Amino acid sequence: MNAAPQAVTAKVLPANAATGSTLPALNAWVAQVAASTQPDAIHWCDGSDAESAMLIEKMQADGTLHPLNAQTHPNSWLHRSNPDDVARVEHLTFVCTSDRDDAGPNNHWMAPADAHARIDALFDGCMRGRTMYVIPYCMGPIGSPLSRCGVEITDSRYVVANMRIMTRMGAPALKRIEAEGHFVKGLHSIGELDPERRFIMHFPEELTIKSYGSGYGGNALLGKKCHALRIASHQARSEGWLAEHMLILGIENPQGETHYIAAAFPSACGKTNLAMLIPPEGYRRDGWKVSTIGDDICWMRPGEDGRLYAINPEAGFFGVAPGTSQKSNANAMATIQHDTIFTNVGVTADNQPWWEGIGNGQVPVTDWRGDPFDPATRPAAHPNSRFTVSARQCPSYSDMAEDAKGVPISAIVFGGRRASLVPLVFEARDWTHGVLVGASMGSETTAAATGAVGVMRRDPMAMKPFCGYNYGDYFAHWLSFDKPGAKLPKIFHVNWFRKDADGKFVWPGFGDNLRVLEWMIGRVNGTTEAVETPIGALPAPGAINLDGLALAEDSRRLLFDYDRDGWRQEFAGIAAYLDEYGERMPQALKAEQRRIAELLETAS
Ligand code: SAT
Ligand code: MN
Repeated sequence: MNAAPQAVTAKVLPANAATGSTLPALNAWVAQVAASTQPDAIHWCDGSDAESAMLIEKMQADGTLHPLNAQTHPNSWLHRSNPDDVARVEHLTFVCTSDRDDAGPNNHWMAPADAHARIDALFDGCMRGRTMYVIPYCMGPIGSPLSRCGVEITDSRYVVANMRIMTRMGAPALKRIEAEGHFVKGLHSIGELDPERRFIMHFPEELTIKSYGSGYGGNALLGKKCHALRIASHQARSEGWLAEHMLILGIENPQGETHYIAAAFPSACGKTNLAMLIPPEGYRRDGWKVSTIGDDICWMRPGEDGRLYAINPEAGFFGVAPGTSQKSNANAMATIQHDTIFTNVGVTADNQPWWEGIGNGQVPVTDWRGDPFDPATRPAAHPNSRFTVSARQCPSYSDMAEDAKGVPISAIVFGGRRASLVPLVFEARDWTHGVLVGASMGSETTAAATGAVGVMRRDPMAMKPFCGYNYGDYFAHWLSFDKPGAKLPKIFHVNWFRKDADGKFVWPGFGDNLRVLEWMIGRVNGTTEAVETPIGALPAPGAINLDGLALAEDSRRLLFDYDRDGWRQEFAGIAAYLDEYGERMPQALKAEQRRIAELLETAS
C-alpha cells in the first residue's frame, strides 16, 4: 500500500518533510514540533481512502485495531485502550491564561510559561521511533462562515482514524487553512500512556492545545472538547457567538413546520439518544418527524434576522455504547452497523461487538480488556466505552447539518440527572431567567470522566468540564445576547431522570421525550398552556400529551409538581454557588436569583 507522497521513513528527516503546506506559519510549526519530538517520519494527512486503508492496515498489524465480524459489521474495528486511559481526566486538564482569574474557579489553571515548560519537557523526544501525523481539520461544514479550522499533530494512528470520522479532515480543510492563514494548533502525543505523565493543556490566548499521555476520546481527539468547546468558547466570547455542549435536533410537526432545538446535557446523559429520537407510534402516524443535526456540540451565532443560527462543528458521533439498543436508539444501532470503530466494548463468540444493555439476546465471551468475560470481575464493556461513526451513516441525519448558514434555533433546553426535586420540564420566563436556569444546572456525575459516579455537582450549561474561561464572564456573555432586535429562543429545563421511592425512573424517556418537546414547540408558537410558579412555567394540567403512558398518580405528581421547600434549599445552594465567582459574576444574574428566592419565600 502506498503512503501519501509526503511520507518519509528516514530517521534524518528530509529537508522538505515539514513543508506539506503553502502556509509558512504551518510549515514552521510542524518543523518546530518535529525538532522537539524527534519523529522518525512525518505524514501529512490528506483524508483520502487510500490513506485510511494504509492506517488501518498498520493498526491491524500492531494490534491497535481488531477486525470485527465482517458479515454482521463490515469495515468495523475494536480498539482496546490502555486500562488506565478510558475517560476524560478533568483533574489533569488545565486552562492556561496569563491572568488566573480569566480561567476562573471553574478551571484548573497554570501560568502559560510554567505549563509550556512542564509539558514541553514531556514532549521532548517523545516521537522517536514513531511517525508524526499532521491532521488539518475543519470544525463545521467546509464552506460555512461559522466553521473554524485547526491542525492536530499526533503520534497516534487511532487518533488520526477517529479525527477522520469526527471532523472534516484532510485536503479540503488544508485548503481553507491556507486561504485563511490561521488555525488552532493542537499538539498531541500518547507518550507512555502513564497517568502520572499526563496533561491536557489549553492556551486560549495562543489558540493552542497541548495534550500528552492519553489516547482517549476527549483527551486526544483535539478537535472535539479541546478545540470545539474550550478554545472555541474563548474565541466565541470575543467574536460574539456561543460554543456549547449541546445536541441539535429538528422536529417537523404534522403541519410541516420544522423547529430546531439545542439541548445541553452533561456527558453520558442521553444527548445522542435525544438527538436521534424516534417518535412514539401515535406521533409517527400523525406525521411527526425528527431529524439529527448533531449530538454533542453546537456553535450558535445571531443571524441578520436576530435569531440564533447553529451548526454542528462535528462530522461524526463519539457515542456511549452501553445502554444503546434497538429499543433505546434504533437510529444509532443502524448507524453503527458498518464502518465503525468501537472502543472498549466486549465481543461475542462470533466476534460481534457487545455491551451491557444491547438487548439483542447475544452473550459476550471477551471483556473490554480482552479477558474471558466473567461478570464477577468486570462488565463486558467499559461503562464509558464508545463508538466512533460518521454522522452521514445515521438514518435521521439531516441535510440541514451541511447547510453553511446553520439552522435557526427555536428553543434551548438545559437538563441534568436529578433523582429528586426537579420536575420533568419548566420554562424560563425570559432570557435572563433562562441564563440563570442554565447557570444553576446540577447533575450527578457519570463514567465519562474519571472519579466518583453519581455525585451531584453544579454543571452550568453542562459546560463545567469544557468552558475555556471564567464562568462569571461566560454568564455575562450569555446575558449579552439579549439586546434590541434579538429574537432569542425560549429556554427550558428538563429532567428525564427523576426517581421514585423505590429508586426507579418515573419518566419512560427516549421516544416519549417528544411529548415534552411538543409542549415546548406549543409554547414557542403560543398554542399551549402553562402555569406560573416561582421557578418558571410548568405545563398546565393536560397540556402535555400523556395518552398511552401508564403513569401512576404518584408518578405524575413527581413529574409535574414543584416542592417549594425543596426549591428554597436549592436556591440557597445556587446563591452560594454564584458567590464563588466573586466580582466576575454578573449582578443581573444574582439579582435574578434573589428575585426567585424572594418569590419562593412569599408564594404559597
Ligand atoms: O471523551 S469525550 O470527552 O469526547 C466524551 C464526553 O465526555 O462527552
Ligand atoms: Mn460531550
